Amino acid sequence: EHCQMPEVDSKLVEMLGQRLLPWMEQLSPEQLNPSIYVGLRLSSVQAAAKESFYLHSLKVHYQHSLLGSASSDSGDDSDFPAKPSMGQLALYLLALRANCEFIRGHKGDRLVSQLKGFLEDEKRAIGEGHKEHPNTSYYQYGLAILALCVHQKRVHNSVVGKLLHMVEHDQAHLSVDTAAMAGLAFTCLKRSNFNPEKKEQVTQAIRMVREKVLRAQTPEGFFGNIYSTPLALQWLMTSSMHGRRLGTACHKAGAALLASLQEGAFENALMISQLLPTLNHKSYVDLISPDCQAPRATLEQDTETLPQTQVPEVIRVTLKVSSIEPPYQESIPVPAGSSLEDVLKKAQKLGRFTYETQVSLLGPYVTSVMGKRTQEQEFWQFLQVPDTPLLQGIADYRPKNGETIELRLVSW
Ligand code: B12
Repeated sequence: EHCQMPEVDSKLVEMLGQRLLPWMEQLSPEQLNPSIYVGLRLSSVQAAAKESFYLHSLKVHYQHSLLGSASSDSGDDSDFPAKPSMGQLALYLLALRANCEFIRGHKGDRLVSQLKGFLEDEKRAIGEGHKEHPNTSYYQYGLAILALCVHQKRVHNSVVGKLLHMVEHDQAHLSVDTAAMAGLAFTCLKRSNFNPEKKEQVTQAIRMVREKVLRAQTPEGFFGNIYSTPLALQWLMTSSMHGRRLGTACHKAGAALLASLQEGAFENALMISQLLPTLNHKSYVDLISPDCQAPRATLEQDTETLPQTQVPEVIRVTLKVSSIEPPYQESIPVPAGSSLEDVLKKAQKLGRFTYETQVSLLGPYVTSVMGKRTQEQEFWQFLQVPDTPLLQGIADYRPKNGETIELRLVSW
């Protein structure tokens, strides 16, 4: 039996698509996000002319930053954002494929070599004994294999072997997001008949990943948590299984996802971009041979302006940092409806508290708190006290009155 999503109201999909429209106008290198393009192309909605201009901007940026300044060692690129990471380059390749383009030509070959080079570096970082970690993450490692695969580019058995080994032996560290991404990569390899020597192992790994994802289903129906469910469903929809277990699990997850959509849980553009294909019964594996002619409804710019609220009510949020000496704890007054980022900014303004962020495709990622930068394999985790990790980043999470948020330095 297959994994199917319940039918989704097209109005709901349009509403989600509309939230991506403002992003289609942000063309600065820092804001460009290939995942948004991929999500739209695999959805049932389109932004018409804006889409092709967006793809054009992606091409200019990725070619310039990865190929352009290679010859100049003068180091005067300081105003330019950091080079795209392995995962970002992989997403860019998916974006090209979403437009039914194969990467080609001299420049294309160089981008493919770079991505393969990234994977070789990561393979070395993981090491012979599989003891160490990739510099980025296994999520990006899977994403890179997937991107090369949909472009019909093969990678060595030894590269695939590292991902297989992780799935076979490191289940404890395997989050649902990472599992789903590995599953998408394996499914692409399998459908393309790549790495035939690893065929049996890949088939077995697909079963293991599926078992992992199914067992991670929560009582409400989510695979892992609400935000890993879109990718998990996307991947599960490519698979089939004897009996009714898969169909039932997917139906329940789909229903939970739709209910949370009604409650407005998806605001982050990247999260929406992973969700849209799922709602359209598509997955990244479909980029092996995408249907670029499929009709899609054109999104109308939402002109509705938000009603102006009167003097906003003030709420208090307690901010707590115990990973430093002396510990910090302060109650911060902010207008109701503020994001956690607003709280951090206000705390910084009031004094004693400092933090730094780095842009990412998901929004601002906190890299440093009270001057303490994270080391390798560490991150600043956000929790609702006593111990509930937040499911959103600082730009999206809106704390309630009286809530206490802890920032904790942890390793992962
Ligand atoms: Co995380 N993370 N993560 N994460 N992470 C995911 C993005 C996801 C979807 C997982 C989930 O819940 N299902 C959620 C976001 C949901 C949402 O926004 N609605 C999530 C969350 C909630 C967090 C935390 C906020 C958890 C917490 O503290 N309670 C923290 C971030 C706190 C902070 O700002 N300091 C967090 C931390 C991490 C670690 C474990 C540190 C790693 C990142 C470090 C590393 O890779 N070296 C991590 C990963 C790997 C992921 C994962 C699996 C892959 C991200 C990725 O590589 N994308 C995603 C899963 C997914 O996307 N479905 C979850 C591909 C590359 C190409 O995109 O933007 O360049 P990128 O990647 C960077 C950012 O994504 C950033 O790290 C990546 C590497 O530099 N990042 C960010 C990772 N997580 C998050 C979360 C937020 C909110 C932001 C702004 C940035």
